[in-house]
Amino acid sequence: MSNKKLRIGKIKKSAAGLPAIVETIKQVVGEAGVTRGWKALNSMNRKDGFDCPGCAWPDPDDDRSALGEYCENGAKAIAEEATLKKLTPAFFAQHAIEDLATLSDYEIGRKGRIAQPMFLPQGASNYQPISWNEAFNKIGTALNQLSSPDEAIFYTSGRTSNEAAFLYQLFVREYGTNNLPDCSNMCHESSGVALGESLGIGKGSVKLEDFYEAEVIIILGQNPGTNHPRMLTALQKAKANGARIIAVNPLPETGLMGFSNPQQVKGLLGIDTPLTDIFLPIVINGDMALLKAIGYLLWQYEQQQPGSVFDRDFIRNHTEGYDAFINDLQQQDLDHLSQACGISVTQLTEVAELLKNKTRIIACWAMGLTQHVNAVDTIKEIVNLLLLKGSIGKPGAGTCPVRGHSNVQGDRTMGIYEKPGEQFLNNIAANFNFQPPQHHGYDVVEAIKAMHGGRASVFIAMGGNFLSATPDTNYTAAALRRCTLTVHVSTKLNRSHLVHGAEALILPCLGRSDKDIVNGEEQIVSCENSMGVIQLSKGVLEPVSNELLSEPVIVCRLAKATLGSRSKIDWDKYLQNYDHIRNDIERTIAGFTDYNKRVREPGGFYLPNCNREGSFNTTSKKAHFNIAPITTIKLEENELLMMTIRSHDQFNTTIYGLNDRYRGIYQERRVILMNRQDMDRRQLQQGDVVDIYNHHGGVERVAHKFIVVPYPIPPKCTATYFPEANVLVPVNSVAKKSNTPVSKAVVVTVKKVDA
Ligand SMILES: Nc1nc2c(c(=O)[nH]1)N[C@H]1C(S)=C(S)[C@@H](COP(=O)(O)OP(=O)(O)OC[C@H]3O[C@@H](n4cnc5c(=O)[nH]c(N)nc54)[C@H](O)[C@@H]3O)O[C@H]1N2
Ligand SMILES: Nc1nc2c(c(=O)[nH]1)N[C@H]1C(S)=C(S)[C@@H](COP(=O)(O)OP(=O)(O)OC[C@H]3O[C@@H](n4cnc5c(=O)[nH]c(N)nc54)[C@H](O)[C@@H]3O)O[C@H]1N2
Ligand SMILES: [Mo]
Repeated sequence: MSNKKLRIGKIKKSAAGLPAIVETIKQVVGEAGVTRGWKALNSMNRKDGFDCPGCAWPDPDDDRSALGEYCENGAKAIAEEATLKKLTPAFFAQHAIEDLATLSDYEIGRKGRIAQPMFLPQGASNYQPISWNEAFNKIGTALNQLSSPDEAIFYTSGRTSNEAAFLYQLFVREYGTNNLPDCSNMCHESSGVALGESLGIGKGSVKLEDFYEAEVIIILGQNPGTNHPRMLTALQKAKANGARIIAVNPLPETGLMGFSNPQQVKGLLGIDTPLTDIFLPIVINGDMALLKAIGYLLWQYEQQQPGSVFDRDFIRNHTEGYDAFINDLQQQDLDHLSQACGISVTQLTEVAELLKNKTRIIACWAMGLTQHVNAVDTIKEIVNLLLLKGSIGKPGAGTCPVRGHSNVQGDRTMGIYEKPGEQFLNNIAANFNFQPPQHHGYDVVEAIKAMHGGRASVFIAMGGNFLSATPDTNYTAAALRRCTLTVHVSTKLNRSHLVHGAEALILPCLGRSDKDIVNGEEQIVSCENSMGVIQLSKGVLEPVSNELLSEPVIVCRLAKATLGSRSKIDWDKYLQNYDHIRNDIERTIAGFTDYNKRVREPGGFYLPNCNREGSFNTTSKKAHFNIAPITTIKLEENELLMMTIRSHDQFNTTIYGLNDRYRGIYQERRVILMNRQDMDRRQLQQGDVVDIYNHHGGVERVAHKFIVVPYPIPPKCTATYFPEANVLVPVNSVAKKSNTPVSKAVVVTVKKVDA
């Protein structure tokens, strides 16, 4: 067993600094060489360059550093894509799928870029080269043979550009289904639902500048040092302007604690800015109780000095449901809430003291909040708190769901959604002369079940790694294996290519950093970042193979091969120049006036956002207070609650390396972080090997051979890495209303086994 390799070091006190620069150079030069690597880094996140394919954190509107804006993990994302290694037909001839499947995700990713379309005939053991035409015809034939378009599933990951996403949904809807599940279903869907219902828009309200004006920034369930490193620069600037930071997390995440800005000399020398002022080591899923406790204490202060704590004008003019909400809040029991979240009344009081006279408050959150059964209610509880303080729709305040994939928000704006709104469908019908299907399609969890149950049999993915990203890996694998055809538009090889339907195709596409030349002209695409800015993205690198097609071109050719003369859409027009795609987006979706012109302006443009402008697009035009109970997850004596999280060396299912530097864990990913008490109770030592079990719904799920690592995590809480632990996440354990898999609260037991 590999625990001989595991090395446990100290948890780092601050993020980034010189080690981040060293890592950056190592990764980029190692994969892409000096010249190509430098070219890529240098144009990443410049106003005329390409959008980082990493996270969706925004670029500063004005002053960007001379050297592009990027971070260690953005550089890793680019190294992954800019690699010069490629997979030739000879590679696939040499390596049977069975053999490739024995490699780790890390090893699979290292193999290189996919360089030509590949086909797996029924019963074959190896992928074989196929021409693009033949590939499109095969998909078209398979789609046209289905007895209903609803038997096909069209997944999207969040790197897809606006242009490709718009065409993709247009094709899928003209073909006849709304089966457009996307990674958002597993990510910020809970935020979209909660914010949509409470505030009338499913997106956050803050701009980057708001950070510099905020008095308090609360960060819940998010690990920015690893997953949104450039957010640390914003937090550093916020601190310099006097902001206080409250971090709510079961783990003392390094990036929350301190930051050595590698773009400043002080930072390079390892001189840190402490970030968090108040750290609340909450128990997993304790956030609802915490937020209620804070609300309760603030209400008590408000009682003592009416009008001094709550923003009465704002509440009166812009909200509804206040009285009922307060009525419910009054009945809470502080000690009970304190127990439920694992935070002492003293610390809760410290937080309330800090907040009581502040009005400019920003709340940021990510997967630690969205991937729970009660995620939607918890996020609405954040909104409740902001509403009490009038902290929405003014400078320095508001909601900040920090998005994951670099264009996940844009894909949704473009209509990648299984539950499209009426207005959107009407616009499609009016502009494109066909009736799009009205009934809802499948989201991710529903899609898995439909394939498993034989109700869907063709699976097409625009990017992503469906098998590894989704819950209940073995169940999902069985679902994919039941398909007649699985198709992946991909840049890199991943596990989803190896667990396939009767026939399978891999269609290699250009990545963000690749030059995209159509008709002899360099094309641009565009993306929407976490704060609703639309920006252009233009690749600069020579593609590793001249057989790669761009995603927009792939969609057009797929549409032509499938719909033929029955299509009402002029796909050839889009194949001339992507400006035509943007013109049609502009005609269909609000906020894109003068798209082609404005997207070419330095820094791009903001989409309209009603909250930011101080209004609420709900039916009553008011923001809603929401009342929901706290729910405690009951654990048996031997059970633990497990969250599945990201290490510092991965982007979702792409594994860059085996280290989790900030947490001090090296050379091993199959680890389970445990509290000492929980280890002692089970007579476990550091380095012991355990099998982890989940029994949700009476089904036994096992993850074999994880190494125990003692860690400062609250009792009864544990952590493992995604995607290794996804075998344990039950497909039937989902968030209410958003149907997001509950990846952060898996009930498990552990059993010691021989190493
Ligand atoms: N380098 C890199 N960047 C990325 C990604 C990546 O994999 N690598 N992924 C991208 C994507 S798609 C996304 S969605 C984001 C994800 O960004 P994050 O949401 O930061 O990612 P996770 O690792 O899932 O971290 C969840 C955090 O929530 C905490 N947490 C877990 N459960 C709870 C809870 O019940 N309550 C509270 N308060 N905290 C909890 C965990 O300790 C952890 O710090 O990052 C994006 N950026
Ligand atoms: N247990 C657990 N499960 C989770 C999560 C968790 O926290 N815990 N997080 C969830 C979240 S937040 C998300 S967003 C999902 C992520 O789910 P996905 O988006 O499906 O997964 P990724 O790992 O981001 O996809 C990586 C693959 O995308 C392809 N790719 C990369 N760039 C491009 C491109 O430009 N174009 C195309 N066509 N393909 C490209 C490559 O082949 C690569 O292998 O996972 C979810 N799953
Ligand atoms: Mo995500």
